[in-house]
Amino acid sequence: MLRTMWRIRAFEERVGRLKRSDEVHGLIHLSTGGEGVAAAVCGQLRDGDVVYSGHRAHGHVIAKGAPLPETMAELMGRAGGLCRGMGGSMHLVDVAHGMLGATGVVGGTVPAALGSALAARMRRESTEGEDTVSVVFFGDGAVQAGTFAESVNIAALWRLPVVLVCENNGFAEFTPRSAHTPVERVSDLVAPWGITAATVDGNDAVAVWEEFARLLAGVRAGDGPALLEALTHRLRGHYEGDPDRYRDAIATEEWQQRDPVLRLERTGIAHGWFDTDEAKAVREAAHAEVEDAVTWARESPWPTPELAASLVYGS
Ligand SMILES: Cc1ncc(C[n+]2csc(CCOP(=O)(O)OP(=O)(O)O)c2C)c(N)n1
Ligand SMILES: [Mg+2]
Repeated sequence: MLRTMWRIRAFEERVGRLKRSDEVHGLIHLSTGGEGVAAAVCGQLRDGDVVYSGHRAHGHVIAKGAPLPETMAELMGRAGGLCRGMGGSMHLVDVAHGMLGATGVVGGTVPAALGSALAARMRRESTEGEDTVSVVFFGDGAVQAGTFAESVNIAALWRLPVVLVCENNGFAEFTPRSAHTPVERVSDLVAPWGITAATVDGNDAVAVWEEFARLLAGVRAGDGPALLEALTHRLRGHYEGDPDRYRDAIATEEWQQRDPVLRLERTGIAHGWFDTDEAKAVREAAHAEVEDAVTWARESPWPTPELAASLVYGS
C-alpha cells in the first residue's frame, strides 16, 4: 500500500510541475491527500474486477495497475498514451488492467459501473465460483447528480455486485458541502434501499483497507451492493492553477498533519511492518520510476490526424 501511495504522490507532484511548464494539457485535478483510498481499495481487487472513476482519476488508475509511462504519456497527449493521447487526464481508460473509464461528467460513471456489475451477476448465474465485482469512485458532489439515486435504486433492486466508493472531501469545486446539501453523511443516504454502508477516515489507509475488506466480502458473497464513504481533504486546489481562496488555509494545514502517505509510513514503522530505510527506499524508487515515465512519455510521438480519424467510430 505504501508503494502504491508513493507512486501516486510522486506521479501527481510531477504532473503538477509539468502542467505549470505546459507539458501536460487540459484541466488537471490531483488527488493529493486521497491516495490512501485508491491504494486500500484497489489493493484488494483482483485482475478480473473492474473500476471506474471521475475527473480526479490518476490515483485510481495507477492503483489498479496501469503502467506509469503510458499514463504519463496520455496526460502529455502522446500517441503512446493509454488512450493514444486522445483522452487526457479526465478520460483515462486501461482495459487491460480493468480500469474501464474515467469521465469529466460528474456522476457519469456510476451507472456505467452498474453495467459491469450486471455482466458479472449474469456470469455468476452460469459460472461456478464467479465472484468478480465492479467498483466506482466518485466525489461527494456527484451524489447530488440524478444518476446517483437512479443507480443506487437499480443496484439495490437487482442486487448487483458493485461497491460505491465516495471520496467525501467536503467540497464540490469551490462550494462547501453545507451549501449544496443538508445531508452530512453520504453513508446515511442509502439505508432505505437496504444497502450496507460505512463511513471511514479516508486519511487512514489501514482503516480504509479494513472497512473496504468487510464490505467487499459481502459484495463478493452475493449480498448486493455496498457503499463506502471515505472522509478526506484535497491538499491541492480543485484543479491545478486554482487560487484556492474559498477554503480555510488553517484547516488545510491541519489536514496536512494527517497526510495519509506520511501517516502510513509512521504507522508501518511503529508496527515494524518496515523500517525507516525500507520506507525511504520505497519513496525513492517511486520518484525514480516517475522520472523514467516522464522520459518515456517525452520520447513518445505526437498522434497524427490519421490516428485521430481511425479512432472515430460511426459516420
Ligand atoms: C454533470 C456535471 N456537472 C457539473 C460539472 C462541473 N464540475 C466539475 S467538478 C465538479 C465538482 C465535483 O465535486 P465532487 O464530486 O465532490 O468531486 P471532487 O472534485 O471534490 O473530487 C463540478 C460540479 C461537471 N463536470 N459535470
Ligand atoms: Mg468533493
